[in-house]
Amino acid sequence: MISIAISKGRIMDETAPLLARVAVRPDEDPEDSRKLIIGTEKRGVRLIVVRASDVPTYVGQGAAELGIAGGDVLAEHGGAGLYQPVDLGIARCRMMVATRRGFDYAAAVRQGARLRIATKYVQLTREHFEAKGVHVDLIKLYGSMELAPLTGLADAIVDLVSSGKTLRANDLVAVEELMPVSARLIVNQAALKTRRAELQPLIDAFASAAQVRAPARAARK
Ligand code: PRT
Ligand code: MG
Repeated sequence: MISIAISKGRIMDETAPLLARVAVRPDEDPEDSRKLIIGTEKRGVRLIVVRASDVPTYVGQGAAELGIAGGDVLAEHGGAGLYQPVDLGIARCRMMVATRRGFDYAAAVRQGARLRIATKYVQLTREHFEAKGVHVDLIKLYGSMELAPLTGLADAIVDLVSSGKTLRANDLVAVEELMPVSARLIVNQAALKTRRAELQPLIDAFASAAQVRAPARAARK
């Protein structure tokens, strides 16, 4: 059996066409089903439905052979025990520092002010500001990061931005980029060694399916 760890919502939505193209369509709609283990049209391949930030843990530990995870989640996790063979080019966004409009971020950094930063990406945020030589107090949040600067909980946030609508709606502005983000196919390192004959064809299929997407998206622009 090959298990593919995947999260509902954004990642599942954007991965669905790829799953169809590699012939592992789920037997039932994961968004409607309460099942956490869902068979697919390909015998011996199933989906396991986990939280987005848990995907690297399942795959890194070998509880799933394959998984689909955002680059943000992978970077924060650190990637122990897994390879990232295919950038799927989906669920694209950017990880950014954002502040209230009117907050002079550049001046605060220049003056060596101690910044309070709210984020779910504590590890990445610490590394980013350490590299800049900026002292920060990190505030771990699990969601709705945008509220933190509005309520005085933090001076800035580190969060994902795609259209920019959420920032605009809350009178926040992006002031710095940490990294571009897209979803990747990941594979357990040990499983790839011992079961390459089973896993490599599926990895290759995802790679070609992801190739098909890129020109299609470019053409729509
Ligand atoms: O919900 P749960 O806690 O289980 O996990 P999650 O919130 O991380 O899951 P989900 O499904 O929301 O996101 C899964 C993955 O999608 C992330 O790990 C990213 O790799 C990817 N992704 C791509 C995004 C976005 N774009 C995105 N825009 N994830 C979240 N957002 C949020 C962002 O945090 C902000 O609140 O959307 C808002 C901004 O969007 P715009 O369009 O207004 O800029
Ligand atoms: Mg979410």
